[in-house]
Amino acid sequence: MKGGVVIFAAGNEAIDYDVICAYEPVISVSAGTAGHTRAYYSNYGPWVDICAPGGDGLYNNDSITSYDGEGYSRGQIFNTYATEKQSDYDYTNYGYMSGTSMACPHISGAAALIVSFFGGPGFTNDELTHLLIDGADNLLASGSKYIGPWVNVAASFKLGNVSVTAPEKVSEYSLDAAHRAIEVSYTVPSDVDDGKASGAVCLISKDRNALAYATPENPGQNVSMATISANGAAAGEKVSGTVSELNSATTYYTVLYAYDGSRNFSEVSEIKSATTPEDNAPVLKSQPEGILLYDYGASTFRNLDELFSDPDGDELSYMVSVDNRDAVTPVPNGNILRINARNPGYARITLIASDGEKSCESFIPILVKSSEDPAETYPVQVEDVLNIRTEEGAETYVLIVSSTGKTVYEDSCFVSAFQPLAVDMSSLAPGRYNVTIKYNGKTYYKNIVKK
Ligand SMILES: [Ca+2]
Ligand SMILES: [Ca+2]
Ligand SMILES: [Ca+2]
Repeated sequence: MKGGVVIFAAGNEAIDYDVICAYEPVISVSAGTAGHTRAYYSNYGPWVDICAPGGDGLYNNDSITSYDGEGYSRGQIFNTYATEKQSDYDYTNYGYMSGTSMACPHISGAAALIVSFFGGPGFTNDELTHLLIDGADNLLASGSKYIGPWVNVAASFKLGNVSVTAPEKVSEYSLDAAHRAIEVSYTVPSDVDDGKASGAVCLISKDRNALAYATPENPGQNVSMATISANGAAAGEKVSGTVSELNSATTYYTVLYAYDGSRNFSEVSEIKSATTPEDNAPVLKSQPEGILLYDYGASTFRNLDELFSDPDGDELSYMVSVDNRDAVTPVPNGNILRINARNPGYARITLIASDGEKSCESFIPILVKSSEDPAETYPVQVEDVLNIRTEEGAETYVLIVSSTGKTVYEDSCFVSAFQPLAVDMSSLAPGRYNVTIKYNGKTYYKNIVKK
């Protein structure tokens, strides 16, 4: 709070003057009785700012020294009482007293309470004085001897636009389970001082018993909270909101607490439950096609969200691995996969798409080729089968001739990098062979060895 206040007792002479309190900036405090009338001794006058309980032993025609059967002095203030010890049996140092000195600390306490709530940056002593005095109860019957309004902290809070009464509890609500979510619909309860609740907090748990001790201020373990605003809807209107990020195929229990603009919480609603449906695993839209890369440093990108989808619309996360790091390096970044070529060779990139609960696996074949050797034969020494792989798929002519000039194989068929041609050479004699490969108007010659 910026600035300070001086709160001072108006004096106990039953006169229309006090030398300190007559100074306007001082908050002067008169004393009232249990009946909210002027205590017989209290000073009074237009310079008094506010009234608080000060005790009055004569109130209700009691004598100032009279005690009831229980030993309580009627109408006075029981307070700390600094005396010397009267006897060995006097352990109390509490006593009954009356006076504006008893009324004044009530106002100091009320002021402290107001500052504790409102007294953030920018709050001033003038605003404190306004809330304290203008919130006080002017209905006090002060007669001709003015003692100011009766302190009323609740009204001061309300004057600061703080509600002091909680809304009614939510008495009508329903749950509607959706995929990993529950839609909560409720009828907006009324509120004594705000007219309507501002919204409701939904406490939700898989553990019904955990809700027994949960409150919005202290939900405790295994309880989650979601705020479902009424968005200005009037009392009696139906509003709804969704509690999301739940698990699938799980039963959840809920209670609602209505709240107002000052975060006063209502009593708890009844417990209800709903069960979320099963999750559907992600699916592969189509088997990814093989990727052909030429030479070290070549790279390409794939958007994995175009390969996988989730029937529930879940966002997918991806795990990427490769079986041949010598050939390619996969660099995943969210749903974008960058594939960097390293050395000629074949690699298989394994992709696992996960929706957080279930997953789907697929792979991308990668072939890194040397641009100087686009049509390949392998293995280097053939035992049974000679493999021929090319580039993008094309009708390919293959001729194999022995070292003596004899044609041992001649055919045309579709060949690609990922659909190699396998020629059975198991029945042929060991030795050198010449291979001619033609596609897309280009011709390549290879020498191979059959063991
Ligand atoms: Ca004053
Ligand atoms: Ca309220
Ligand atoms: Ca799913």
